[in-house]
Amino acid sequence: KMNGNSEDHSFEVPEIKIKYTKLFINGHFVDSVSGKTFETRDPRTGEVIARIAEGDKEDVDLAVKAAREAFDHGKWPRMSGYERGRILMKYAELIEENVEELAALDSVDAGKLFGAGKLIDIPSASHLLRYYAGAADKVHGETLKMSRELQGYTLKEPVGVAGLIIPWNYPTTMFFFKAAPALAAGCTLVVKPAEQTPLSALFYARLAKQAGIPDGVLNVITGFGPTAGAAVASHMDIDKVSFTGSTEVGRLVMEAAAKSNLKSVSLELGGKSPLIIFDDANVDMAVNLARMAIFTNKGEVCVAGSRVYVQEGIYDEFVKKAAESAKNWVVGDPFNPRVQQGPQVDKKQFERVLKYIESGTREGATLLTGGKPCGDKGYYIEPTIFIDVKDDMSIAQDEIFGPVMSLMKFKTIEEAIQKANNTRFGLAAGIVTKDLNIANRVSRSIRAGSIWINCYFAFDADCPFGGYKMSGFGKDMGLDALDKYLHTKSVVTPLYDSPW
Ligand code: TXE
Repeated sequence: KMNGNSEDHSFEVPEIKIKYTKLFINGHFVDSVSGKTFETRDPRTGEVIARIAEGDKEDVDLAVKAAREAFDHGKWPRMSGYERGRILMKYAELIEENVEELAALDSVDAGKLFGAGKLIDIPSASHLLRYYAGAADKVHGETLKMSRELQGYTLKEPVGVAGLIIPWNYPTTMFFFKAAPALAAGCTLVVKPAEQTPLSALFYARLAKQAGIPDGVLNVITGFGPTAGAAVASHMDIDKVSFTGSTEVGRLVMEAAAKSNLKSVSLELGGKSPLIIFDDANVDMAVNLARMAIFTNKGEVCVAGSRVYVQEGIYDEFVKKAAESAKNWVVGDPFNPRVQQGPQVDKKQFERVLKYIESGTREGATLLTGGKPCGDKGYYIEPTIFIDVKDDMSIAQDEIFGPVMSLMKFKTIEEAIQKANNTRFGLAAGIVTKDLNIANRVSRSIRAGSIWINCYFAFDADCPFGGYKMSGFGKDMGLDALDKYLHTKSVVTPLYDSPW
């Protein structure tokens, strides 16, 4: 039985046509060198949606060759930022024109809510493109205050060929977190989408061409991590790799970069973000926020508020209300507009989340609600809450990446800070209080890249996002992300007759 009341079928699933299934290299869709393909599946049923070209090292080589040529001799890095910006604006428009189709692709590929795709994910791609399009003609260096009779200034130049390795939880947003600033900077790209969710990335490649992005600038190699992904990370002719995914693979990417050409690396990795709720909070508001922070996108969110710390004065009331609110969270088909949570992305993730739930019970936590799969097909899991969770349990330490909240009690501000920081991760944290002193003090004491006070998931194009500690380094979004795809070159000349 599904949660809530989602078993109605009074909604329409748009007809889904898969138009693009091949690698996109140098402006053309092509088969992989090996001719191999792999299946991508619909997590609502587990059935195969399409077979996609399986890229490997040889295909990455071809894509890098095209990207290298486009960078070394092509127009893209040489045209004015204004011109690049205009093309990116056009790209944003084309994405908007195809919003329904793109949202549907992410829904069947990743189990994401169709409504959220149309309202949030796909428009966020256009928003990011426009944000960086507007910045593309404002990239400039500085005039330096030299201590001798020299004139010095800096130039900002694109880093070159960028390899972008994308995860499956936000196939669209993660693509543009990286591709939008990299394109605006004047880089050329080899994008490796996740094997679970290749569909929308190929569509974005097609739209890039239609927008006027020259051939070779944006290449997409679909395929697996240890083959195609690893070939990107270790390529001698890729200048930078930007990765979002697991901490384990982040380590491999950095290692491969070190062992090959020392390409620069930025990593956005896992999280175990705390949400800290103080006694003075409005309990209903806090319960809603906590529910959204962990169950949104079925918990497959790197910043998911997976550890919820509630102060002792409101703890009992919070627990009671949180249990009720989880039961009312509607699980079901992501095309149903009443549904709040679709299926986990694939069988592997589904089983992984259920294993963590088992380990929670085994290690002595109390299952407050949920804990089981739901529906008779597909990869659906009940919204799950554990109480009596100890800091050292694996459900309090590991990133579960599923709809599983660990709820814990605290007494003092010091204890809340200590517990919140008791993690190897440092991606985000939420604070709920009306007390400005508490909010200020706690936000400065938590070692994490994003702090949300009385809100959660408060992302914005201008707001840099990225981790501390083992959540990685390097920012997505904001002007920081643009800088990540730029080199600083310093140019010096004598002010008077050359003494040299
Ligand atoms: O991730 P992988 P998986 C976390 C989350 C999840 C766990 C495992 O906890 O449960 O990771 O997911 C590519 N060289 N996150 O196994 O493998 C891969 O093809 C180069 C958090 O799916 O890290 C895909 O494109 N690339 C996260 C991308 O890496 C390699 C989002 C991510 O997949 C590679 C996803 C290799 N050797 C998972 N191996 C977040 N931070 O949002 C794999 N890849």
